[in-house]
Amino acid sequence: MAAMQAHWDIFCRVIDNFGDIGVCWRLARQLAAEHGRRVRLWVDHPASLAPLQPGVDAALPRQSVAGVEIRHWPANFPTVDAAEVADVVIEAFACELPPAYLAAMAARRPAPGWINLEYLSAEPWVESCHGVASPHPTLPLVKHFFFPGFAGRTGGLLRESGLIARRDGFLAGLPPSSPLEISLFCYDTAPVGELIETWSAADYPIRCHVPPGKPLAAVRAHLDGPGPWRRGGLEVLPIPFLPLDGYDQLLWRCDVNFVRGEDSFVRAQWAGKPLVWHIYPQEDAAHEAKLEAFLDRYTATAESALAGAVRQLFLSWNRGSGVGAAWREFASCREALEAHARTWAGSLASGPDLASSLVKFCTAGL
Ligand code: TRH
Repeated sequence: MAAMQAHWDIFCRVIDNFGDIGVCWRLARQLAAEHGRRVRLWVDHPASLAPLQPGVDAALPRQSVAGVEIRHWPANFPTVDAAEVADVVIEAFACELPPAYLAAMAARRPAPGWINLEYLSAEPWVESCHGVASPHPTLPLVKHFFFPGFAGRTGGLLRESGLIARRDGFLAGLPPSSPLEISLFCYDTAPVGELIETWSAADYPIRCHVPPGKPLAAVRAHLDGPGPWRRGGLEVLPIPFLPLDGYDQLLWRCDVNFVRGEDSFVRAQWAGKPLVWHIYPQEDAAHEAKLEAFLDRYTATAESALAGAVRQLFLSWNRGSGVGAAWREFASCREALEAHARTWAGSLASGPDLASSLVKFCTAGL
């Protein structure tokens, strides 16, 4: 393998929504900016990247932004020469590499490093699968499974260098806000109507920021017209879809963040503020175990009333009922929740970041 593994290819197939490309783009940017790698990001649907990153033109087959070469991954991938294959190839979320590229990988000497980047899960089994090698049945190639995670024996979480200091600098310059500021990013199956009723009956003012797409659709199923809306002390404000870095700032300045999927869920943890997670639903209900596994970790050091309030709100939000009572309980422990979220972010930040773990893993020899 080439010294330093200078050249990396990341393959990303957009399944739906923004999470797959959000994770891949973050990783690509960080490998280029912090690890000096030459990164090509192959994405089958560049239009999903454009809203996340200013300067991306979804119509271009090839462009360079933030030090990363972005390439459209076409349905008919052209024949590739072995010399064009990168030192390390990342297949994001088992997206299945184009056969022409795989053939070129097999012809390359030395063979490239081949990583399957997996989805995040807090489940304990992840530790025993992280880093496991899987030889290709017919080609002279070995794929390695690389798991993000919360535990020591995983790849850790995506975290750019200086992120916590940037967050704290941003918050230090912010004037205090009197309404409770909430961001609401969820799937359209969330029991948003019940939450809106609960919030409008609260004896404290609330301002809720709602991005377009599924969260706004969920709100519109309950409130008439295009918004903004006011109900008692509740204001509900539709907001535009923000670029990744602007979305981070929204999470930092809100008092409570409703997030979903994988990447916004991780960013809300770095925000160090109370969060509520709408997990990506899976057909076989595999997400239930993932949700419980995260709750177990997140509440392990919390005293029991706090742990109960967090668990109740997460479960009712994901199961679709009982969210009103759960919110009231959650809100009544807000101060303790804030301290807990801050401590949680601090302890996660003392662990490895995913891009550095990946570089180390590949450098140690695949
Ligand atoms: O969009 P998501 O639901 O994404 C995913 C995908 O559905 C994927 O297939 C699934 O496997 C995965 O969830 C678990 O949620 P996520 O992961 O939070 O991704 C949203 C991205 O959008 C994240 O990178 C943050 C970004 N974002 C912005 O940049 N600006 C915004 O205004 C908002 C609301 C989000």
